[in-house]
Amino acid sequence: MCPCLLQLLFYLLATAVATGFVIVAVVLYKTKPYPNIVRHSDEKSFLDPQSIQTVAFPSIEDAPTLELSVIVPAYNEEKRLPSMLDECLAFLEEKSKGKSSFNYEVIVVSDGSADATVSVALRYAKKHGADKVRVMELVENRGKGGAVRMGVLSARGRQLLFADADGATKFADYDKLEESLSSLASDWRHDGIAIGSRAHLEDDAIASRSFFRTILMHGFHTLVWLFAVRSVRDTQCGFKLFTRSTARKLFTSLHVQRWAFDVELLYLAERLKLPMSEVAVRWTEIDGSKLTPFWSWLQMGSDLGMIWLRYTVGAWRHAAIEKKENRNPFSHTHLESKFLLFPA
Ligand SMILES: Nc1nc2c(ncn2[C@@H]2O[C@H](COP(=O)(O)OP(=O)(O)O)[C@@H](O)[C@H]2O)c(=O)[nH]1
Ligand SMILES: [Mg+2]
Repeated sequence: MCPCLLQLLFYLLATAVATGFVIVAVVLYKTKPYPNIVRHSDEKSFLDPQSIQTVAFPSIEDAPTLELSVIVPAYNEEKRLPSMLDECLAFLEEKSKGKSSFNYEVIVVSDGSADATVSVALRYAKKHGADKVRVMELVENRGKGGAVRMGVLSARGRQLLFADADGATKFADYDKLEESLSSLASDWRHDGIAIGSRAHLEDDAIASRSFFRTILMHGFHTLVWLFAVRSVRDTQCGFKLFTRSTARKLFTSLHVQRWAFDVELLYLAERLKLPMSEVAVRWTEIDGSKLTPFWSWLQMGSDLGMIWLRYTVGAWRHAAIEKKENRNPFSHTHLESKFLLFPA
């Protein structure tokens, strides 16, 4: 090889290394290690439409008082929400009649919706009572991850399920997730996640999808595998069940509020070695998805790279991984000691 080519290669390599260092330095300088969870005062309470009273939400740090909290993130869902809530509440009512120890709440989190999502959800709260259905109205749009997190922080259940507002997953499949979670964790103080999965439907999905969407899907799966999560085949299904302990641990440390939040949750769960299982669920494609094929996938791709880069260089941290760090108000040690005080 001629010396000038070698020299050029050397310069290119040196530039690449220097750029890498600059990027890492900027990321480290610009990023706060723990998420800054902003909650407006109006988001700390809900309206009880029967008594017309405003009531303060409880906290994930309190002891649980119910068996199951279902969190439904809803962004402009006036059309899709009713059938989802009908199916979900019919199932939960039936279940609580059959088993007296089973009680539940559904928290609909309107993610800064501009349509009638809140009034639609309040109709259900009025019919079923605010002990069973609560409506959280976020004053600004956060993204699906941000909305689910707000619901989780206000939930009372020993187990927490998040479920999409479009009712794409057959709600009765909660039973399968619950059975699987019980085999991972004997109670809410232990860790465990049962992950609803559409991986078994992949061949059918590919058959009905356009070539372009199939390419995007494979590209996304490859990025997830490369950068973040290797043990879960379907990271994106909007039907995941957590023990209270795990939900608190993960959602208080979540940085990504947009679509890729599931990936960050599962990335952290893998790093913390939390028990996880993937459970096949019945799933139907519902019209009206707000995921715009190209841009949402591009946004998710860049979020994935950022998750990997920021955790790898230590710009983002999880208190339980960084045991020495204790600056986070939700720090693991702080919460752990609080949780130990709870009665069985
Ligand atoms: N598009 C969008 N959906 C949100 C947002 N916040 C919460 N969601 C909810 O996220 C869930 C999944 O959305 P959906 O459009 O069905 O996405 P898909 O099933 O992945 O195609 C629904 O319950 C939405 O209402 C947001 O900011 N944007
Ligand atoms: Mg959907």
